[in-house]
Amino acid sequence: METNPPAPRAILVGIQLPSVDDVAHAASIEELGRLVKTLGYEVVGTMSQKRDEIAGGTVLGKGRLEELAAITGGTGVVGSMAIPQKSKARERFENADRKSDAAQTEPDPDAPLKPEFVIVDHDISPSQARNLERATGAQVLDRTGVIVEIFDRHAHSREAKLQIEIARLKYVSPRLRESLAGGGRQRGSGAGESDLDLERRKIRDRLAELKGQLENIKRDNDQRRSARRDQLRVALVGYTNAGKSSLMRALTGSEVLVADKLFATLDTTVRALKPETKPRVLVSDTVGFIKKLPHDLVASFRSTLAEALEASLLLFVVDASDPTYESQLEVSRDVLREIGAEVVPSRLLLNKIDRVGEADRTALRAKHPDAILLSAKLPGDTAALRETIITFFEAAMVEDQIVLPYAKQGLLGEVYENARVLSEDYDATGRIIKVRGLPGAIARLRRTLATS
Ligand SMILES: Nc1nc2c(ncn2[C@@H]2O[C@H](COP(=O)(O)OP(=O)(O)OP(=O)(O)O)[C@@H](O)[C@H]2O)c(=O)[nH]1
Ligand SMILES: [Mg+2]
Repeated sequence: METNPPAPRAILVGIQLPSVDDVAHAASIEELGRLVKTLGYEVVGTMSQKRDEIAGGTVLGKGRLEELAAITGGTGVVGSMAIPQKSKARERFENADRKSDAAQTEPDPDAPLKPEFVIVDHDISPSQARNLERATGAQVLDRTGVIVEIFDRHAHSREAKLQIEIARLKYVSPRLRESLAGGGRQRGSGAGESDLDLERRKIRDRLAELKGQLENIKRDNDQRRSARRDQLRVALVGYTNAGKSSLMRALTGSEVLVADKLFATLDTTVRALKPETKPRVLVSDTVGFIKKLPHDLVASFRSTLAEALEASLLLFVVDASDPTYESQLEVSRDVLREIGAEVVPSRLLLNKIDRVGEADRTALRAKHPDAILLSAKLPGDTAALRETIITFFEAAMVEDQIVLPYAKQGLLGEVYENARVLSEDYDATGRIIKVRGLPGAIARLRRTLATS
């Protein structure tokens, strides 16, 4: 009988620090669960502990660690127990999944299925991970490891792939010592050391190579961006799963991926607002944010988010039906500040309002008087959003007059592309064109005319 291999089972571990209240703690664990499910794992349980800090060799206190080990089938002590064979999986867990599936070709049907993964809702050090692996007999991943893996699976464009490989190598590199030392192939220590050195050097070389490739792509992108500089640009930004791609679809008619997954979108997509306006408005869909976003990933995505930086208007999307929407808002604001986007004018979009009751809507309106309440699922709402965008740009546009000499009629297309033509007239000097457009776009048209 052919069955799908069982999903790897995972138990979540959260430490509640004094600064975090119960609601926020529960939300963070719930989100970790969604991240883990996005990875294709089954969440079989959660273990939480209140602690003053995430210090110590094993993250959890002794009693809790023993409880956890009882569930995973470990000894509960770090002791000298060998790291489980699968330990290298932290660096290449996908392969490890297959390995662990293979190891269970003849399971005892009565035995309770033990989780093979312990997933910690914080960034932990490589040695904490190793100690936890020793005590639990399970493979240990932290939040960053999970996010890096999701990004790795979802990246499509060459740029995103390069960025993620860089983030991944940076994540893996400090963890190599444990992996190589714990792989069971205990050779002379000298040989082991040189293996490690070799691996590290390979990673350094690869990082340099990747950064070079990324530079080239960035140069191309910068050129493309500067060509779009004076166009009407709006960017959808915000927390993952807030509905950015759904709004992108509604506004532009494009078939970007919409999915009830975290980090469905990793690549920036740019499309024109539909029905098209004159001059046209370009809309960008961008990668979402998340709490405790690994710093390397923020850095990696800076260039992807550079699209957002160049927009004249940011549409800041929040899932208003999420009870923790305020912390999402805060996280998104932090990331935008970190990439320097807080200077771009923005509108707050409280999305998924179809899932919010009347009383909560009233409260939302009172709390965020300038926000737009809407649902990406309601055509009336997205049509109104389109009007809001158009109004925003109309207010920024000016009327002006351009004279296109008869010798330069070839540039007429350029004029139509960058401004709305109100009227055309002719006299001895050439074509007199009344236009409406962004001041920057009109100034650039004049420069083009003067120099061509
Ligand atoms: N009920 C309801 N669901 C929505 C709305 N907008 C989006 N969704 C759903 O929310 C989920 C996430 O939507 P996406 O548009 O993929 O979200 P995103 O912000 O692009 O997410 P990432 O790409 O992962 O950052 C999907 O299942 C959508 O169908 C809405 O207004 N109402
Ligand atoms: Mg998306």
